[in-house]
Order: sequence, then structure tokens, then C-alpha cells
Amino acid sequence: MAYITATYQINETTRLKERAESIATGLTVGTWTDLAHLEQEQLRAYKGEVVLAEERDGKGYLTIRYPEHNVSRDFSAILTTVFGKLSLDGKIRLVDIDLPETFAADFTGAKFGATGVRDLLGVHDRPLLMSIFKGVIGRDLSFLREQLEAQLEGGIDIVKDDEILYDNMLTPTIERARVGRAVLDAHFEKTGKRALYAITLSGPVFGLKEQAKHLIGHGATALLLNVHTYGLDVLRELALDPEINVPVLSHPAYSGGMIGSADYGVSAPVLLGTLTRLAGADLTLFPSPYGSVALDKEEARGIAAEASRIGFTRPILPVPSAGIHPGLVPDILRDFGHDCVINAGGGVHGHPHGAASGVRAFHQAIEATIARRPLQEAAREHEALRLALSAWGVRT
Ligand code: 1AE
Repeated sequence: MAYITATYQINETTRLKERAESIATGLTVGTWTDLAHLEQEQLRAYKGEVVLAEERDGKGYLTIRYPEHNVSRDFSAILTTVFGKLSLDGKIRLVDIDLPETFAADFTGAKFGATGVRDLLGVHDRPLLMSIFKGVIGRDLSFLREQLEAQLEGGIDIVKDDEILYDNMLTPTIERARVGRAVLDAHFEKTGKRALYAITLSGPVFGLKEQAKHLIGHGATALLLNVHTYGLDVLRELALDPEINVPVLSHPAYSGGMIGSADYGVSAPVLLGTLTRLAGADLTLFPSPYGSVALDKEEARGIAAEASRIGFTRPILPVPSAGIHPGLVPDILRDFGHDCVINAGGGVHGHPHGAASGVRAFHQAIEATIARRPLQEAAREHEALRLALSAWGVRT
């Protein structure tokens, strides 16, 4: 028999076996009180089983496995079984989840993954660089076009919409797809360099698939989804659809409500790493440990490790984000390695010489870091990097 295995962290260190047993039974064949028929033989195949109940560093860790046939093949059923009512039961946090290989046909994961996105861009030897449109709300398509051209001029790999830029009158998504594609194609004709532009999906949930296909039909080369406002199954449905054949970026907006506590909710590696990878994102964005919205470093590194895990789905690209500027590049590469995406909005558009120089400054910082040169030394030869460092400094 195959199982879904979940590990919980609790703020208790005694009677762990009993607590685990009560969860294993309560979330499967039983409830809070004894049921007369519980010992019936046919129920055994449906009962949760305690794998481990142990104390570590003053906390309790309970690992329980649930028979695969208890759930339908979707996140709603899986998460309701392993952490539905249980998530409301005091200080308890879901810190690990593993799906069996028998789920592979229904959880196909990313279409492109880390390698596929790199193949699309033709970049294999350095971290990828992504920028975010900023200040587009209230502006029109000509502003968007200019910003896109500037970012491409600097040598950006991926440009994404701000997650708060929905379908709107001034820059309708369909026009963003059309104009964006024209600019990307012109850039490729001129430079031979491919780039992607991710457009935010928005609007009614049942229309998202059609919207995605419509945008692709009009030139979209990538899509951005606010996964945690819509739900993991929405991402999975998009990833399962063969006609949605562009990379999908997962934005972490709203996930703080689930990952924000050390005692409750879901750990960041589980939500933004494991589940986001299984749901089918090609890139997972999350707050870095040192920017404007900082995550604990081990949690952030845990997300990257789960994103890059080799299993029955493809490894995907970790994207440490928020408040990123060129002075943070050595920290990012030290903590996340080279197979990640460096992502910046303000750190590109706030450059004293504009977005093209902002992107150049990042490339100069990446090149220097890979060559093991201090950024201050490289900045003596590179004006864009010098200006970025004087604006925002260097962290290490
Ligand atoms: C954690 C996601 C970060 C993000 O989406 C975003 O817009 C960041 O903007 P900046 O780089 O902090 O300006």
C-alpha cells in the first residue's frame, strides 16, 4: 500500500505517542471519542499509522502516514486529510509532507522546471536575472513598453508583472501580451537574446484557464499566478493543461498568513517549496533572508532545497526576492547557489541611471561574485555597479 506521509511539530514533549495515535485515528477512521466499530477488520486499511513520535530541541515531532486511497487526487483532499481540522487544534505546524509515486500521473509538476526555463533562455552558466514592473498602476501601455525595453536593454532574462497589476483599463492583460511579445521579438532580432515576460493572471477563478490560453494566443511567454489567494489546485490545473505551454511563476502573496508563525500553520519549505513544486510552478518566489520582507534564513534555504528536489516532478527554480539590490548578490549566491533566480523591482528601477543601468549593475555584481571578486573592487571598473553600491551599499 502507498501512503501520504506528514510530519507535525507541536509544542509538547510528553505523551507524544498518544497524541500521534489520536491524530492518526482522528483524521482517518475515528474521531475524538471511541467508536464501537473501530476494530472492524475492514477499517484497518484506512487507518492512519504513526511512523515516529519523538522530542527534539524542546519540541515534539510526529510523523504519520495516511493510506493513499483515503483521498481523491487533489490538494484539497490531501490537505484536508493531513492538516484540515488539525490545523485549528492549538499549537501545531505542518513541517513536512511527502506524496507517494503513485500520485505521479495526477501531480505532474512543472512543464519546464529549472532546466526547461534555462533552455528557453539559452542561459546555463549563471543565476538568472528577473525584474519586476514597478509603478505601472495608473500608467498606460506606452510606459509599460518603455520600461520593458529598458529592462531588456540592460540584459534581463525574465520580466514579471507586479503581482498587484491585474487586468485593467490602462494596461489590459491582452495588450500586455501583444505589446510584450512584439518588444521581446524585436529584442531577439536585434541581439539574439531570448527573454520572457510573465503576465499576472487575474479575475474569476473558473476563467483562469481560458484567460491563460487567450494570453498565450496573443503572445504571452510566461504567466504569474498569485497561488495562495487562488489555491494550489488552481496552479495544478493550469500546469496539467497541455495548451498552457509557457512557464508559470508562483507568487507568495498571502502565504504569510500560513507560514508566518513558528508554532502554527505550515512551514515555508512545505508551502512555497514542496507543495508549490508538486502543484506545477516553474519558479517559486519567496522573501529572501535579507531584503525588505525578510524570511528566516533556514526557512528560505529550506524552500530552495524543496524547490530543487529531484523526485517524480521536475526541480524548479528558487527565487529569493523582496528588497533585492546588487549589494546582496554575494549573499544570495552563497546561500542559494548559482541555480536560482535573482529578482528585483526597486533594485532595478530605483537605480540612479534608470532600469537599463539597474539590470547592468546586477549583471556586473553576478559576474564579480562568480569570479570571487569583492563588489567594491569590480565597482571601480563598472559605473552601473558603483552607483548601485553607493545607493544601497553592500551587505557582506
Ligand atoms: C516576495 C516577492 C517579491 C515581489 O514580488 C516584489 O514585487 C518585490 O519588489 P521589490 O524588489 O522589493 O521592489
